Amino acid sequence: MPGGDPGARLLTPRGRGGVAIVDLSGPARWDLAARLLGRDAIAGLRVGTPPRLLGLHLAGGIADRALVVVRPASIELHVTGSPALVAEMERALGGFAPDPALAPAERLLREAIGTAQLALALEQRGLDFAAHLEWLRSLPPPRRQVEAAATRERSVAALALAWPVRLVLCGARNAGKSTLFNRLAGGERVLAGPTPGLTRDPVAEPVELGGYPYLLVDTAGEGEPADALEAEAIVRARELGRAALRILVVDGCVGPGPHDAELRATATLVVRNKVDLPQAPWPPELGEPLPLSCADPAQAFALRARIGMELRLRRGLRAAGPAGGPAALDPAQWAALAALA
Ligand SMILES: Nc1nc2c(ncn2[C@@H]2O[C@H](COP(=O)(O)OP(=O)(O)O)[C@@H](O)[C@H]2O)c(=O)[nH]1
Ligand SMILES: [Mg+2]
Repeated sequence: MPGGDPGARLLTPRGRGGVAIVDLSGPARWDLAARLLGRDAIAGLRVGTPPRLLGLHLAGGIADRALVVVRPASIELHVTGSPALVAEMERALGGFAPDPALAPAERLLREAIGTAQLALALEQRGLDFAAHLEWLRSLPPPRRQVEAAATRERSVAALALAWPVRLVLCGARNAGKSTLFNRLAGGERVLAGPTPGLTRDPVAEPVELGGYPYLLVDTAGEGEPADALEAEAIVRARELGRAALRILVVDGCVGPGPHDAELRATATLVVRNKVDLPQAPWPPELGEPLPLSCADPAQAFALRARIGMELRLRRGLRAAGPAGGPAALDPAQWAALAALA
């Protein structure tokens, strides 16, 4: 929230989490604390008071409890990491101060959604990319070219690991996109079922596949839309798919539909789904698909590993993990590296 009271900061990453920590500092911290906890409750608090659980007054009632830690120059509220609760607190406080710009490795360390990202962040935190650029600049041109090429190669993998790419599930209605989405996202995030047209607004979820991060997007399928709302959903799904990686999901029982040949041209991966059922013939011009079944939720782990591996190979990425030397972790660092060439 721009223009927020700079006395309140969110110390934990935004998004779903086990815990969120809100830090109140500056001269207004006791007033800010009173807004959330009530004047009476904080009256007895002072530096040195042991951490105390107090009711959190939000939206006109007690919404939750906060562990209140009074530090010499600040007050910390530890609350459950529910995004709705944090948003309510942000509203009550008049906003959080913007995050200070973090070094890319620090940002990655805070926001990592998997162990490969963490390993990369820890490695890069111990390396000085700016100093590495200086060193590259100081080299005689022939050697500089060789070293810069090696840094660029490391950086391609590091950037792919640090930044999620959108991964859009596309294909005909009823092909099993939403079921696959739920298996990959590790839960029942979206409605899936035999009624075509269940998915309307695209739904997105961060996921780690084969060590690399993706923002997985489920879309309304291609096909004759039942109404205007659904037609709109299909158009939006097509737009979304344009600047992203795509998995084309085909119902193996039915075989490819009229739009699949076109979708296939830009898909990173084609999935022939429902191989647990009798299969329709597969036209050779659609290439070799990845045969899958999403029927069994217990197979979700194996499914994620399989798809993660296929995507990684098709994207030409090496196994996810530390880069093996200084690497660019964000677009600004990549631009500085590219400018060396
Ligand atoms: N037997 C079988 N059924 C599946 C499989 N994947 C999806 N389904 C079913 O196919 C129907 C359509 O699935 P859904 O995910 O909603 O398709 P969408 O329209 O592409 O999102 C649902 O009844 C699913 O349970 C599979 O691998 N095997
Ligand atoms: Mg669906």
